[in-house]
Amino acid sequence: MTRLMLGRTLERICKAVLLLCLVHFLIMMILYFDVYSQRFDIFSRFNGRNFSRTHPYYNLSRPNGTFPTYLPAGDHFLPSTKPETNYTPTIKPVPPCPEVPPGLVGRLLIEFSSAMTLERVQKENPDVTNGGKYTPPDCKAKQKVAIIIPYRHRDHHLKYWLHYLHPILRRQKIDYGIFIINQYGEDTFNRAKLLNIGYTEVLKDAEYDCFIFSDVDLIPMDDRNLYHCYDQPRHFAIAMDKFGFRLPYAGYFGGVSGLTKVQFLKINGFPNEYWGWGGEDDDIYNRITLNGMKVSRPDVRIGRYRMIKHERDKHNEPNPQRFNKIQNTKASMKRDGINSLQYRVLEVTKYPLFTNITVEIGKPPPRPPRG
Ligand SMILES: *[C@@H]1O[C@H](CO)[C@@H](O)[C@H](O)[C@H]1NC(C)=O
Ligand SMILES: *[C@@H]1O[C@H](CO)[C@@H](O)[C@H](O)[C@H]1NC(C)=O
Ligand SMILES: *[C@@H]1O[C@H](CO)[C@@H](O)[C@H](O)[C@H]1NC(C)=O
Ligand SMILES: CC(=O)N[C@H]1CO[C@H](CO)[C@@H](O)[C@@H]1O
Repeated sequence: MTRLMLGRTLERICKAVLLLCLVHFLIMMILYFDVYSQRFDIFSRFNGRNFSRTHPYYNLSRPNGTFPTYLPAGDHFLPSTKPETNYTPTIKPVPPCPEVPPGLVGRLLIEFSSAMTLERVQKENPDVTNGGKYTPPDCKAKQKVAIIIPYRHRDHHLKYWLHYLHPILRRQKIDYGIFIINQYGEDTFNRAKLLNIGYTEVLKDAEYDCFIFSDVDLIPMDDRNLYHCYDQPRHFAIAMDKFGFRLPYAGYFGGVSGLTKVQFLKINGFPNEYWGWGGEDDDIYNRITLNGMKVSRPDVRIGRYRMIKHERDKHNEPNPQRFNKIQNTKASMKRDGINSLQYRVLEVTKYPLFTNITVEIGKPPPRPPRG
């Protein structure tokens, strides 16, 4: 009796084990073919070039794996290219970069607690060339993008920014250069003027098509937020942690934005007369709408940003005149902008991960007497 039961139990266990083996084998086969087809895809796209180099982009742990569905409808991305079936190993010129880069991972974990050094960031990004430049090796990007960062005394933030942004931009297949516009001296900070200077100075370096203006303390939390320019002026940082991942108000244009050369010149660049914190981004927003353009934005799930916490910088106190000035954009934008920009370049240094442009921008005019 007991022997019979023991036999049956054993039989059942054996069957279960066999079934498990079969399932395991099936899953292995599926994974194998999945990986194989993706590799083949990459391999064929690089036309016989050494593809092991691109291996870091190839990441199976793509969160959710559904990134194209998150893309806002207005962005008109083409479907990604299908693997070529009849692959022949001839050397062809590099193809244009795909609209949706294949190696994106989606939502990213951003934290600022681990120790960070420029040496470490440099080791992590061996393909970035002197001055903080990068060109995708395997495809031709449509735009050449200059990333312009207004800057003063933020070494700590810059390390994290470089640590996160270089790999993101590489995965996005952006042809880019990183430029720090460093305000010399301790006079009141002037963000928008530094951005104008950035636009002018990077064009002396190369023919950039697209200008992305980013604060040094803002890190995108999703690499599907593509750092290139769009049909309309782009606002990237629409959902910051400090605003509860929402747009603080409809006309907000702060943090990270991007304009093409044509868009930038159409609004006569940015205002030079906003000294201290605040107002300049609203003025820029007014310039855009007054010139018949609309602000383009990513999906709110993608345009998320983490801000590195800090105390307000010295010499960047809120600008008390900002509310008056914003009212006058229509009158002031023709006279104040890229056409009235004055400054002095003190030093241009190319570091391995960025170019440092130190400029003298003057100081705010004396306050008009009250009354
Ligand atoms: C592929 O590239 C790696 C480094 O980029 C190099 O070490 C390796 O020798 C290359 N392999 C071939 C087959 O060219
Ligand atoms: C792949 O993605 C995961 C999470 O998205 C990340 O932790 C990991 O470092 C990535 N691996 C590579 C090789 O990029
Ligand atoms: C940029 O150059 C200036 C002038 O040499 C220097 O004071 C500043 O620390 C540099 N900034 C960075 C981030 O290296
Ligand atoms: C549907 C789904 O799985 N959504 C998840 C996508 O990934 C993010 C973070 O990686 C999660 O927060 C979502 O829940």
